[in-house]
Amino acid sequence: MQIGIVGLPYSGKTTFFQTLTETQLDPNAIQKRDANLAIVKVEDHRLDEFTEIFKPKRKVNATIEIVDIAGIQKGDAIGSSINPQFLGKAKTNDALIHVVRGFSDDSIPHPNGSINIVRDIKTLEDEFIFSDLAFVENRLEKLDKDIQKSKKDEAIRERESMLKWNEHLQEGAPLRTYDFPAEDSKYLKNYQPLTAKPLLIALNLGEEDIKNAQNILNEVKKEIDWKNVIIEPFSAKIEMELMQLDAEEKNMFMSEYGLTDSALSRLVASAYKLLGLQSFFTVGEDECRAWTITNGMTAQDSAGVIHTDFYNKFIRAEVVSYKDFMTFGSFPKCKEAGVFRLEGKEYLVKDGDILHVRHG
Ligand SMILES: Nc1nc2c(ncn2[C@@H]2O[C@H](COP(=O)(O)OP(=O)(O)OP(=O)(O)O)[C@@H](O)[C@H]2O)c(=O)[nH]1
Ligand SMILES: [Mg+2]
Repeated sequence: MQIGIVGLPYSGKTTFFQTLTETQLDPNAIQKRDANLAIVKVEDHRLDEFTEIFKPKRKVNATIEIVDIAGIQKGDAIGSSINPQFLGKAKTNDALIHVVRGFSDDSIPHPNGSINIVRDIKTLEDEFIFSDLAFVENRLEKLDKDIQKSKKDEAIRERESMLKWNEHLQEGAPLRTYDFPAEDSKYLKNYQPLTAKPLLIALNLGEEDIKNAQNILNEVKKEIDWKNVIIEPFSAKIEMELMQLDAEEKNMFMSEYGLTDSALSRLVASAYKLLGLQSFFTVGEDECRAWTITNGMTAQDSAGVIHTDFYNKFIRAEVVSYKDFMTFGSFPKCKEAGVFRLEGKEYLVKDGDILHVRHG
């Protein structure tokens, strides 16, 4: 699962990336065109609770990959459109986080000249719509040629789909809001249009605005109330400062700003939800671990996430839900209470299930 960080220049993408990964990058590396890639832990209180109970040798969180797409060099995109190399990189991600600048700082130029959250959200969205539109138009030209040469059914069918995508995009709407028919799934998979990706908008507010975040968010939502889009306020600068504090100082600093949890765990949790991801767990004295699956995965599919052999030699899965386990406290007690289940390969694994795979 890979999530790309996108945004206008100087919006705080790389700062955000560094706080997510709790690393400070070499300033020279920040200037490079190559994307920075990091693997980020997904915090989960359920895994923490299992770890408390089992005291395992290892605790393994679920992870997601985050890419800071440094396609724009300083000065590159000022006032002009976004560079195509950058758009190409964004295409390969499963979801996008759009970092929008909300902080004022006269020493840091703004490509659009002033701070305006709604305008900047729309600027990037328009760029993405243009990019998808250009792709679809290209595709249509190619298909028209193919159809002239030989009337292949597949080309005719795809043309129908592309015409509809085109019409939707021409209206200035992202493909996120298009109701794709089932036969479009292969085109979606192959072409990965930018505006069809789940989008998390991260508002990078100034420190002085963070106490007022809810009001700012409400104002933004009046104009940007988009389907399949989550908007979360945070402050990259505060997160950066939090990173350098020990636990006690952290709590003091956070209460100063009226924060209850780190914005980062909130943002990662939102991204997880946005992608329709869920977790199941394997627990024991050796290891407690969270595994990532998508909605609708069966017990056998899930076993395959642990190990291909578990998929191939799957017999049954022993399943207890997180809630039941917490209610009864141990596997024997769950058995007594009749909430310890044996499920076959077609069982749809639910978020929070503890799984033990029986295999050959
Ligand atoms: N005051 C203030 N400055 C910030 C904040 N977030 C980022 N900055 C500063 O803004 C400048 C640009 O931040 P970056 O994180 O490099 O922005 P970017 O989006 O990666 O920029 P490009 O990669 O050049 O497009 C840096 O000098 C940051 O220190 C913030 O919340 N408040
Ligand atoms: Mg950057």
